[in-house]
Amino acid sequence: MSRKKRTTVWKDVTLLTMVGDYGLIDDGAIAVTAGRIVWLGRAADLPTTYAEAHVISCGGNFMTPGLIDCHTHLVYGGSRVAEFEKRLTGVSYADIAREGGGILSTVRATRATDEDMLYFLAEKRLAQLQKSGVTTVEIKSGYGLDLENEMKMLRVARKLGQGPSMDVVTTFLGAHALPPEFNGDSEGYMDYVCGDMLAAVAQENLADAVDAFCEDIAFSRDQVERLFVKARELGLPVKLHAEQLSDSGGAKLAAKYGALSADHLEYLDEDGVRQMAAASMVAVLLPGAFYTLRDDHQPPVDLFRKHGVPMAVASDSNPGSSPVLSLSLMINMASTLFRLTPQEALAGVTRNAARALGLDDRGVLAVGRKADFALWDIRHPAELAYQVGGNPCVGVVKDGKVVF
Ligand code: DI6
Ligand code: FE
Repeated sequence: MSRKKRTTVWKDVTLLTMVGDYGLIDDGAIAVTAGRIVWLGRAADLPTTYAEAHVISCGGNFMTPGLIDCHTHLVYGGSRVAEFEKRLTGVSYADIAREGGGILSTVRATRATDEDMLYFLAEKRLAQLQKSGVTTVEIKSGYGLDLENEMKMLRVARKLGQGPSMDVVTTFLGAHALPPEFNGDSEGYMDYVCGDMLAAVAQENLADAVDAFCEDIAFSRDQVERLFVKARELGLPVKLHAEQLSDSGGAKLAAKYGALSADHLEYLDEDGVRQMAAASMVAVLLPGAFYTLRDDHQPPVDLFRKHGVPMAVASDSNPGSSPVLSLSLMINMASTLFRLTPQEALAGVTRNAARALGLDDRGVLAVGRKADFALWDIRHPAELAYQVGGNPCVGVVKDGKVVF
C-alpha cells in the first residue's frame, strides 16, 4: 500500500498544539499515518505528497490533543450518596472516615462486587469521561485493601484499556486506607502492602506506578517511605496523595524518591514546592475534590509558577470526594476555583498530565506523537475554560480513528 492511501488529513480546523503556550495554528491541517501524526501546519502549506490522502473536514472546529485524566479512582462498587447528604448537614469528610464510612464503605462494596460487574460499572463511567475529550486515563486501585481485591481492581483497570478507544495507565494504591481486619495495626498492614501485595502486583505486571495516601487519617511519612523503598527496588515509579487535608510533609518525601507527581497539595508550603521543582515533579491539582469537600485552602498556584513546577489538572473521579465524570468541567473549575489561566488549565489536562504519567508520546500535537485528538465546538481557546456544564466536545479521535 502506498503512503498516500494510508494517510488521513484532517482539515478545516484550528489546531491548539499545546507546544509552547496554546501553539495555535489557524486554518490548520494535520496528517496521520498508522495512528501517528506525520505532518501538521497551515493547510496552505500541506506538502503535495499528501494531495491524494483521505481528507476529513473538521467543520471549522478546534482540535486539541486528546485529554489525559492523570488521577482517577474509577473502578469501585457501591454508592456514597448517603454520605454526600450527611456532609451537607455539616459532618466532615475526615469525621465520616474516622467513623468507618468514607473510603472503607467503598471498600466493603468493592469487595462484594465481582470482576465483571466492576468492569461494567467502570466502563459506563469511562464512556462519560470520553465524551469530554479524554483518550488516556489513569486508574488507581485502593478499594480492595487485600491481595485478592486489589488485584481484582487492577485487572479490571487493565482490561478497560484493552479496547480501541481509551488508553489506561494503572496505579497500585494499596496504601489508601487501613482495612478493618488490621484495625489498630497500620504497621502490620504496611508490611503486607510492601511485602506480599506489592510483590504479586509487580509479578503480574498489573501496575504502572505506586501511590499512597499520606495523611493523619491514612498513612504516615515513615510508612509511605517504606513503600517507596520497595517500589524503587521493583523499578516502579511512585506518586503520592499529599497535603490534601493537612501539611504532612508528603510532597517532600515524594521528591526524595523522584516521584512523577504529588497530587492535591492544598496545604503545601514553599519549601515543599522548591523540593518538587528540584525533583522535576508535576503538581496534580484536583479541583473536583476541592469543590466537593467545600475546601477553602487554595493550592499554592503562585508558588508553582514562581518555581517552575508544571501543573496538571485531573478529575480524581471517585465516589466520595470527587464524583466527577467530565474533564472539561475540571478545566473550568481549575480556572474559576484555582485561578489557573485557561491556557494553564488546558496544559494541565494535556502536556502536563502526560508528564505526570511519565508518557512522552502524547499530550501535544507534534510530528511523531500519537494521533489522539479532541474536537471542540468553540471559536476561542478560552471558551474551554469559560463554559460550565455544557459539552463543547464534538468528536474524539484515538490512534487516528474516530471513537466518539
Ligand atoms: N484522596 C481522595 O480524594 C480520594 N482518595 C484520597 O486519598 C478519595 C477517595 C474516597 O473518598 O473514596
Ligand atoms: Fe485521589
